[in-house]
Amino acid sequence: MFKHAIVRKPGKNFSEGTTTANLGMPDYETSLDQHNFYCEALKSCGLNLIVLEPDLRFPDSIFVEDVAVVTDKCAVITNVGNVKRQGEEEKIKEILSKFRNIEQIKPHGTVDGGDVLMIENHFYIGISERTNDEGAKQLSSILSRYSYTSSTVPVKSVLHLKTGMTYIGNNNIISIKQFVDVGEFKKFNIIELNENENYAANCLLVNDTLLIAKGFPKLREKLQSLDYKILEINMSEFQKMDGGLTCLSILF
Ligand code: CIR
Repeated sequence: MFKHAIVRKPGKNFSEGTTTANLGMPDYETSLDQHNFYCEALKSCGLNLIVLEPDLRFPDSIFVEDVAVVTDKCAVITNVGNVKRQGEEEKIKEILSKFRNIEQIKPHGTVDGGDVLMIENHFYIGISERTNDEGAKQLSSILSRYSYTSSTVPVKSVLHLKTGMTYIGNNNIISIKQFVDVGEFKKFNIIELNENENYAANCLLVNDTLLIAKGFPKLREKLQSLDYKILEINMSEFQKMDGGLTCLSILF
């Protein structure tokens, strides 16, 4: 069970972050409303929220997930793969050090938290444009000291591993086509997305509630048929900046 969530409010210059989405500029006021709704959703799942003020030095710093991987036993500060984002981790490191033993990925290793998928005691680490082999090697070695196992997965068609797949409990994974045939995932029940619903792969399981992006009816129906307790969140402004539900918080 998660107890805490770290989130950071969008800054006025949120639209100046990095994106490949081609969906137009996000609207600041709408992003504030959507962020607020997201925070209320986390609270309704029983979480204590640690809300950080915007950091205008870093327009992408709302996507807090990327700067830390938190386990029951330690927090790994990641050294993100986008140099423009390096420095976002400072405040989060300070907060996490009150709760966990701090570990750190060192240059030239890079890891983005969006590439790290934890299922039980195993971590799948995406090798992507942001997470390199050296970063994955360092992360794997840190995790093994805390008795976690890990393995790597190549990420090609999406920004991060969790942009394309997430674990939603009960042995169920939601995935885009790219990851469906990856041998390591065969042991899971894979819910493959219709191609026009690929964005919906990034879901967030918060204790007994599954947060999903609003506007993806095929996935919603499927999950309802599996008896998930679902909360839909409008993510339109974050999608414009390549962000999803997991990116907006660090849960622990
Ligand atoms: C970036 O390109 O770094 C941000 N605009 C989006 C990061 C999204 N984070 C995530 O998927 N974990």
